Amino acid sequence: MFEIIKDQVQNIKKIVVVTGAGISQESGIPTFRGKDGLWRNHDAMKLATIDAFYDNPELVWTWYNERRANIFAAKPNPGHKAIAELEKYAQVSVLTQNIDGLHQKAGSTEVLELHGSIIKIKCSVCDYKEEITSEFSEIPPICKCGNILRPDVVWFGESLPQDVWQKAMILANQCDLMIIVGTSLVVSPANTLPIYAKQSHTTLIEINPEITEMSSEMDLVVRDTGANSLPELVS
Ligand code: BJW
Ligand code: ZN
Repeated sequence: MFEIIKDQVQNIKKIVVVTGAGISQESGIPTFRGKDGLWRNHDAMKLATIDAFYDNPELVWTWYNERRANIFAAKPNPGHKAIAELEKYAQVSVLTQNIDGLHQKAGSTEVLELHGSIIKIKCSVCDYKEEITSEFSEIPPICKCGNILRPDVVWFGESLPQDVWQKAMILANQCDLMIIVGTSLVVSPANTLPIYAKQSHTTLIEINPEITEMSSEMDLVVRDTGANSLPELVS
C-alpha cells in the first residue's frame, strides 16, 4: 500500500508526520471525537477553556490528573515506534497535537508539541512554569505569586506556543512527504498544516480508519489504524 512512497524514497529527504489522538488510541488513550471519544461524555467547553478553568479549577484539575495517570501508564504502540524508526531513512519532524509524550518515549528526536504537554504546568498569571514530578497536596496547586497554576496545554480560544507554531509552519512548507495520522483535522490551526504542505506540492498520506475533512485532498489514504499500517512503511 505504500508502494507510491517506496518508489520515491530516494528523493524523500524531509518527512513531517502530523499526529492526533488516534495514534495513541492503541496505547489505551481515548480520542476526543471518536466513538469512545472524551467529548462524547464530557463537555469541551466545561473542561478545555480558560473560562471553564476559572469557573471550576478543581473539576478541570481532577480531569487532567485522571488523564495524566492513564497517560503515565501507557506505552508507545507499533505506530509510534515506526515513526521513530523512519529517522533511519530521512529527516523526520513530528508535529503532534497530543500532550501524552508517547512519540518521545518511542524515540522520535524532533517532536513539536502544538497543544502543550500533560507533564508541564504553568501559572495562570505570571511566567512561572515547571514539570510535574509528584502529585499535588492541594487542588488547584498555587504559584509562589499566589495565583492558581494550570496545566500547560492549549485550550480552545488560546494561541498555540508561537515559537513552536512558527517552526511547524516552516517544516510543513519545506517537507517532501507529509504523513497525517489519527487526527480528525477539525481543530485549527493544526488542521492547516496539510494545506501548507499541499501548496508546496508535497505528497500527502492520511492514515485513519475514518474519513476526515481533508481525505479528498490526500495523494494516498490508508483506511487502517496507525499501529496496523505504519510498521509496513519501515519494513
Ligand atoms: C485513529 C485511530 C487509530 C481513531 N489509528 N487513527 C469558535 C469559538 C472559539 C474558537 C473557535 C471557534 N471556531 C473555531 C475556533 C478555533 C478552535 C477550533 O478549531 N475549534 C474547532 C473545534 C471548531 N481552535 C482553537 O481555539 C485553537 N486556538 C486558536 O485557534 O487560536 C486563535 C483563536 C483565538 C481566539 C478565538 C479563536 C481563535 C486552540 C485549539 C486547542 C485544542 N485543544 C484540545 C485540548 C487540549 C489538550 C488536551 O487536553 O489534550 O486539543 S481539544 C482536542 O482536539 C485536543 C486535540 O489535540 C485536538 C485535536 O483532536 P484530534 O487529535 O484530531 O482528535 P480527534 O478525536 O478529533 O480525532 C481522532 C482521529 O483519530 C479520528 O479521525 C479517528 O478516526 C482517528 N482514529 N483511532 C489512527 N487507532
Ligand atoms: Zn505565578
